[in-house]
Amino acid sequence: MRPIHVLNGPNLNLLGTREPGIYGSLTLADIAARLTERAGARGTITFRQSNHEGDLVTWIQEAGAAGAGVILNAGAYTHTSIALRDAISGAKAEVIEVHLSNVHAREPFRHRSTIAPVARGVIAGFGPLSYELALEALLHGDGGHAPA
Ligand code: CA2
Repeated sequence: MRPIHVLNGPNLNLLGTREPGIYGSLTLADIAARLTERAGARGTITFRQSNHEGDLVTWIQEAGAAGAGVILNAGAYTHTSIALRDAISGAKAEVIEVHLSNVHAREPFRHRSTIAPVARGVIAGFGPLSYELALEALLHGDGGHAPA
């Protein structure tokens, strides 16, 4: 059973309560339940959210030490955080960057990701299915790691 850590960044605790036109109507708890069901006996899901960058850094380090795969929706930190990029590189964790929305169809400042170059891959624009697709990629297990 592969450990999978699902890490969510700032404001994602509001999911399902506001802006359903962009982010859908499911809550983070709904997404956690979907992932746990989909993983079944193939993986153990640890699901977390924080509005604080340092928490995400610590959790990425923990995931790396545990040999866990990481599904990371870093929220707005995606576009600004060198600390998260360094954490991913340093932890040598296999991280898939996910987004609910298609960030490339939105404002220009969302087109840039500091973490994409050190992620195993990026999935964006499929709502909660983005997380499920990332789970399948991690459980597919070709042994790939972040390139940097
Ligand atoms: O599309 C995504 O998943 C994002 O990571 C969501 C972030 C945004 O800054 C990224 O550019 C793309 C924002 C998360 C805020 O979530 C909310 C949910 C409901 C209501 C308000 C905010």
